[in-house]
Amino acid sequence: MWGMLLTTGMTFAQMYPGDANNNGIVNGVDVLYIGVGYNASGDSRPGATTIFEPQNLPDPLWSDDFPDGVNYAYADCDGNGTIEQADADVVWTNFGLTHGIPGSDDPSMQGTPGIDPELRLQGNQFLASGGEQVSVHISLGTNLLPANFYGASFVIILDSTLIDLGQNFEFQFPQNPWYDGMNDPVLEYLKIDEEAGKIYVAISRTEQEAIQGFGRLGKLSFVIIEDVVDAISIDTSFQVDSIVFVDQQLSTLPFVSGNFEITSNREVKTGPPLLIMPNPAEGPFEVQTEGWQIENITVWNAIGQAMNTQIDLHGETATVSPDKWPPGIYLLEVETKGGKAISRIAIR
Ligand SMILES: [Ca+2]
Ligand SMILES: [Ca+2]
Repeated sequence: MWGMLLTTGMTFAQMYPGDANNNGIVNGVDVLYIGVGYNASGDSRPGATTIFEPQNLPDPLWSDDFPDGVNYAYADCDGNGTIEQADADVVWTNFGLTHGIPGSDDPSMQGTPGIDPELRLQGNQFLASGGEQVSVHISLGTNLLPANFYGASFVIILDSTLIDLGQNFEFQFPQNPWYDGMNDPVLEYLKIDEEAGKIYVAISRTEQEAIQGFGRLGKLSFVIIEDVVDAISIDTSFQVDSIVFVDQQLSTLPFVSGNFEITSNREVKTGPPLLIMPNPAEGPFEVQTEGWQIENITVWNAIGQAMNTQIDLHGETATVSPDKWPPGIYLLEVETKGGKAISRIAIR
């Protein structure tokens, strides 16, 4: 670094508007830096624009540096001498642009179950069929394991073979978010790339103080492709990626990736394989396991209600007789000595 400065002689340090952490790429992590430096001020940038081209930083630089050594002046994206919301707007305008060789943003560490807060995905149903609109809540932490939260950046990637990208898909921030404490001002940014099926989300507090808490970060909604023959498991239709949670020092926070849950908070696990015949069924159907004694079967409808049914257990097989079930997709939860197995049955 010093060598470069010496060989190029007197030069102003330069910045690219939107790349608040000066790592070569503009993305949600830059909003986290703006949130941490929020309301700080220093010299304005001479001749400032928000165009993504190299611009001279003020000389001298601002008095504060972020914990990784990047000067606060980089986060003044519009160059007016104060870090505020307009600078986060520039991040969103120049989103995805790069300069030089982009560095990586350190993702949060994988945490330890039972110690670190969990990132949870909760739907009101586990299965969905073609044309159906699906909602999934994304939340962080619980009352027993809250998060020490200042900001978050993540990307939701929708599986275009299962989700109709031509239909509206969206993400909504919570209406009275837990992360604003007592109505502290927060930054909430959202960018939807319709063609790629990606949703970029950034949230940051602005008061230089983290909050101990837990709750929803937002709600994801999408529509399942019409010509998906069978119902799909909602948990396979999207993923949350590039997840960064930070505290007020921009230290990345460990978290645990939780399983997909339906609202009743029943965890869905996979167990021994099941054979169901016939499927679809119009009346009684048979459930077979591969070598495991069946101990109990519960049948759930798409919104997680247990169904009335008569079940006859015969060791490794069982006969299930639907009792006035409306046509549709149902979830079978089969308990065996080898663990719990989940499968689905279509009823005509
Ligand atoms: Ca950056
Ligand atoms: Ca500014």
